[in-house]
Amino acid sequence: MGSSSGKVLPESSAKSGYFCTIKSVVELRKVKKLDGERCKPNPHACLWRWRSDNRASKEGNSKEVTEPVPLEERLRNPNAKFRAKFDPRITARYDIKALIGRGSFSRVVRAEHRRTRKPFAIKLLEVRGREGHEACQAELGILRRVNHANIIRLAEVFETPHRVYLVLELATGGELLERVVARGTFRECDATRALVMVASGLCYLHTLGVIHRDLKPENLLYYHPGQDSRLIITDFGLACWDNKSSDRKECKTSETKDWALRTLCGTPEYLAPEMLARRPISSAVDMWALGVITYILLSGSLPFDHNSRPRLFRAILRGNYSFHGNPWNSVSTLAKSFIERLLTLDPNDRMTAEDALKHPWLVSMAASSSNKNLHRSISRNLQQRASQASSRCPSSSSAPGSKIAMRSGSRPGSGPRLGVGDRSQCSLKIAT
Ligand code: PIT
Repeated sequence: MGSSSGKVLPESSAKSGYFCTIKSVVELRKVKKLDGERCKPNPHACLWRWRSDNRASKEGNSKEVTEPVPLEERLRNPNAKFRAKFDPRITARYDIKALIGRGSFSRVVRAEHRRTRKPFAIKLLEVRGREGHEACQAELGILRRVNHANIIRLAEVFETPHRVYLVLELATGGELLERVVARGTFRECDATRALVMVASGLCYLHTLGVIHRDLKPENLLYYHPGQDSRLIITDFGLACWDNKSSDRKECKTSETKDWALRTLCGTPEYLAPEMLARRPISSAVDMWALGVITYILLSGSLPFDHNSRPRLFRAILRGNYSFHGNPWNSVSTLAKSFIERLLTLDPNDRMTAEDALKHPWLVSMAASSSNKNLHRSISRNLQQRASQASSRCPSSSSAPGSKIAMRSGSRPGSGPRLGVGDRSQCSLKIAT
């Protein structure tokens, strides 16, 4: 984030009541040595914990209760409510600007580092109970390990007993589908441009042994509003380590919490059949999701689209989708083959991220494919889907399984670029 390194240094931190745990650095090095692989961890991510005996706590600033914000203050300053959720020691370091996203146990805000003036996104996670703590540590462990141009970068972490604050690079370019809609034209080569970046990010993650498990268009953000922006994979809330590649906290298909999260509250349209069948999962689940995303990107509609969950699940388990209707008659055979190789029922037969990056459709950047403008059909299909969803569930703009969601809320303005050193051999660098 920021124009140089995105690194936020401890800046005489001990004095101000922080300390950076050396443990995190040691751990990262150890993991790297064990894996012996090419992908290097993010050396900048630094874990901070509040000292229990620090000056701030003596001053009574360490309590984690959210102070109620008086109505008058709320009217005067609409940001006051979520600002109050931030520990005073965070607000001493960062100026909280605006809420840019929210989940059940999390908020994402745009913030500015007070000293450097660099913009960041801060994700606040409410940690409840042992399970919540474990899930949060898993997310943290993964974020601290990753370092790739197409993966969100973690700058620093602040932990208190019931909250975790992730300081992340600020992506200001909007979501993938927002950009598709905002453009006047959309051709296959535009889709391949985006997909190369997602596949590069996935290739890096999978080489590292990380499965994202929640890949969907809302979690794909452009770093800046320019045409040449890189696309970034975000939201590692459900990510886990692949059983095969590591002995760290692995993915269990039957983890009931994850299951409920994904199927009851989440977006089951992207679930791979092996997840629904509760079979062992692998990085192939992300590749299935990439197939769903590609289908959406080229048509504005979902490959598996049913109002009823049982019908939806049946369709996924049978791999029942088609290329009927608009704009599929204008889409190339190569593009359809790319989707077919991802929406393959047997995870062992499905393309890997490496295979995807070698697929002729991506390699040629659709040069020999259809050059038709798909924009009108895609926008119409997306719009139709959204209005069907809101009439089905008017109270919720992100009702489970009801629409191809696009994140709502204020979009941050353009931020400076992060000079990123891409260390992955999987990457095909085409954007800044
Ligand atoms: C941004 C802008 C934005 C959202 C995010 C970052 C969120 C990032 C994120 C969320 C996670 C996670 C990692 C990163 O595990 O609108 O710069 O849940």
